[in-house]
Amino acid sequence: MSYENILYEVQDNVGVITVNRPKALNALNPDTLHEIGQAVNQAGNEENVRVLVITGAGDKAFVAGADISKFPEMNPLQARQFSQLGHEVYAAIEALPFPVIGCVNGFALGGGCELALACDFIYASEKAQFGQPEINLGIIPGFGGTQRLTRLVGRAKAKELCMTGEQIGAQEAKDLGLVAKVFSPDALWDSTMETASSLAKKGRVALRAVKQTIDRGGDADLHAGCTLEMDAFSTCFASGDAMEGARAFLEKRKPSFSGSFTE
Ligand code: DAK
Repeated sequence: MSYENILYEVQDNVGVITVNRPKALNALNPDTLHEIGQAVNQAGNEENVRVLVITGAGDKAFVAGADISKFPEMNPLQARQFSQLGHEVYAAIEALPFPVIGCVNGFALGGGCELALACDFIYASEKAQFGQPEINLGIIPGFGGTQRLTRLVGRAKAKELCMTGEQIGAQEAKDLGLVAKVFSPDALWDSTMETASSLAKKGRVALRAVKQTIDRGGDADLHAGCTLEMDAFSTCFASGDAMEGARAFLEKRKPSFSGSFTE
């Protein structure tokens, strides 16, 4: 599939989506959002993709939000369709059965911050800036920000960020639990790919179980969440990976996970 606004490639079992509109700080217009959705589906359907990395082209921005130049021409119906498209694409990222890393190299604002929040975890450059500045445009986050941000940083901080529209740096975002690790700008890409490659070698069944159990459990009460964990834990034992992991440990060798449910 060919794309105009993004780049998509697979390197050693790691799919990489790069939002590629650096002149507009990678702002998301409807076409770009559509293409991200198509690439997410493509990655999900490719047997060799075990991990996905999402990043932005250039050294200034991950994604500086939805493309503001499109706002004035939108009527309420188009705004609803745009919001729905964003929600569908971001939900598709969350639903991928493998890890997705947001590699945030610069501005992650509005829809860009929400795109990063839809990833399983975020690695950020020291230069990264996060924020939900929609309030300054007379709107609110439209791609899940009020919900995902709140679940990560808590109600009060999410309200402060969405009400003030202020930007925060990478270290503060890490202190809040929004970012997993912060790197120097030069080290960000290699460190992200190193983690992605290492995840690509782990058991697929177990990775999917971690992702689904944490995501679904996060919306459930403790008892229901623990039940989800028990079920997912036992599912791991139905896969050859659980046998391989234990045998490899006992035989003092590195495991080779096939990700299959039969041995
Ligand atoms: N959209 C379109 N173009 C953008 C852009 C954006 N979000 N952000 C930057 N650009 C463009 C600039 O217009 C400029 O273009 P030229 O003038 O060179 O043609 C170019 O990128 C470089 O930007 P600056 O010259 O402004 O660069 P600076 O370093 O001075 O400033 C900045 C960087 C990130 C602080 C600044 O560009 C900025 O404040 N950008 C806007 C940030 C922002 O407010 N983003 C939007 C958040 S709101 C919806 C659903 C969801 C949403 C909306 C509607 N519906 C359902 C309808 C989501 C909304 C958002 O994401």
